[in-house]
Amino acid sequence: RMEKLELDIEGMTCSACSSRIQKVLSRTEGVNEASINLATEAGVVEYDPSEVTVDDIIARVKKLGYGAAVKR
Ligand code: 9UX
Repeated sequence: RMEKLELDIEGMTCSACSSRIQKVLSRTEGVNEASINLATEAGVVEYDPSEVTVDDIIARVKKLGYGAAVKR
């Protein structure tokens, strides 16, 4: 069963930034779909919690050099 994760993302300054994050997350094991929005500095990730954790997803984004946190 898929879960939906909403993220706040910091540090994206051009459309290549959002594309890069989206591409990496989309290719991450357990992620079904990722949509990253530059203008709103946010992202939505559909993932299978039995395959990947929220912490894993956030760590992926941070490794690319951006700030990431669960939207609250
Ligand atoms: Mo262009 Mo976005 O260098 O980092 S990809 S600003």
